[in-house]
Amino acid sequence: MLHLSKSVFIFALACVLSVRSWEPRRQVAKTGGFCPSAVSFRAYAKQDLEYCYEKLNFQKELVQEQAAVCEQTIGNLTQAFTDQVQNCRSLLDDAIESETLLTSQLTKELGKCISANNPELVSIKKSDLIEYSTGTYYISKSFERTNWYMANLFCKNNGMELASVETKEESDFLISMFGGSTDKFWLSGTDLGYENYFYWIGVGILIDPFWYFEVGQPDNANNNENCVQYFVHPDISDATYKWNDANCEEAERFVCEVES
Ligand SMILES: [Ca+2]
Ligand SMILES: [Ca+2]
Ligand SMILES: [Ca+2]
Repeated sequence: MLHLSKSVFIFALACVLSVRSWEPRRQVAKTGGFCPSAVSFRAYAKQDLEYCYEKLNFQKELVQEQAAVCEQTIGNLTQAFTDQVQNCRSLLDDAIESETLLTSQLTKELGKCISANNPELVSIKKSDLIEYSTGTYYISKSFERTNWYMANLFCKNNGMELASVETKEESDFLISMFGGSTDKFWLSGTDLGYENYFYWIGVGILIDPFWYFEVGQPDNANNNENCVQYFVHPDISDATYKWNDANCEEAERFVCEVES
């Protein structure tokens, strides 16, 4: 009798614990009596399964929504980063452009300063003069750069003139003296007196019949090119020294001459 009572008690306890551990079953337990039958347990299990599915789907939707928010945030941050990079590049380009402009201005100012103050430009050493059959020449050094007017004055102050190149022989000789550089060298040619009417101011004759301008030159670019220089065209492959009309204000090297 005692053994039977103990079994009933254990069974009843198991039923009670079972009902307490299955939260959604309570409703069924109430309708199915104190201890649910096997059919009721299957109903509980099915209900729990549906509940789990529902909960999982809810969590899945929640995760999907959070993922969408994250993707949107990443997209916004990426766009903001790209905008900032472009902004930085734009600022950098502006800075480089400003630096280039400043360097150009400084080079011009340096040329003026050298022409005004450098003692090397005050006089020519005899040892720097070059004798040739067509004349005696002085080719300014790489740091001796000035505008056409100051170069002309410098040559005159040293008893010379800016060079006048009357023959191909003279031209070939001077080019051979430029030492393979691509620097520009002022000559005495100019059309300051009358546009497109070029003459050698050093000897007072027209630039004719020897005409050694580069193809497309003289072009009087910007309506402001009136002085003749030797130059190597930067846009022509295998270009060699030819003449170009240029802005007389540019600070360049120059050639002085005393005609033979
Ligand atoms: Ca000459
Ligand atoms: Ca001109
Ligand atoms: Ca030109």
